[in-house]
Amino acid sequence: MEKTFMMVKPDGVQRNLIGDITSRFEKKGFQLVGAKLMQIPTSLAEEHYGEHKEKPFFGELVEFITSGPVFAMVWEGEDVIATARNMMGATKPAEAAPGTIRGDYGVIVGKNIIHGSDSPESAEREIGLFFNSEELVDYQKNDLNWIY
Ligand code: DAT
Ligand code: MG
Repeated sequence: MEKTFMMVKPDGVQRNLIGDITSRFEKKGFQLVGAKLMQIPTSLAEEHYGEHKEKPFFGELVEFITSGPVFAMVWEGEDVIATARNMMGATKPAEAAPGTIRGDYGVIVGKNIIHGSDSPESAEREIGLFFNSEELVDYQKNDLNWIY
């Protein structure tokens, strides 16, 4: 089954959105297989956002993502990578549809509440950056026959 890396960013944690966000993915039918509250070290932030290192906002981005704890998660399910991106909404909250996480809670691009992997390659890379294999739990949920 496909897995994706997601995290509630420091603004989402401070704004008490961990419960709402995890609840959305749970109710959708996805399965949580790993999660932790953590403070990201600068070196990990720079590696995670490496694709943006030439962008003018890179410094701000690293500063923001290390400015407080994040809630890092791995979610599993069919097409979870693309579906979770849809549930997050567009990068710029002003362009994110109502009903999406960024559309409902974000205002500016620099504080857009949530991160989610954008492809199978980035999901594999990001899960490996944030989680050891022992931190991911392989288990069978009882409701799977009612989702699939
Ligand atoms: P996403 O988080 O939707 O995958 P991205 O990978 O293009 O978006 O950018 C990563 C993060 O960088 C994004 O969530 C917020 C920040 N960011 C993107 N574009 C920005 C901009 N023009 N100004 C400031 N921050 C920006
Ligand atoms: Mg991205």
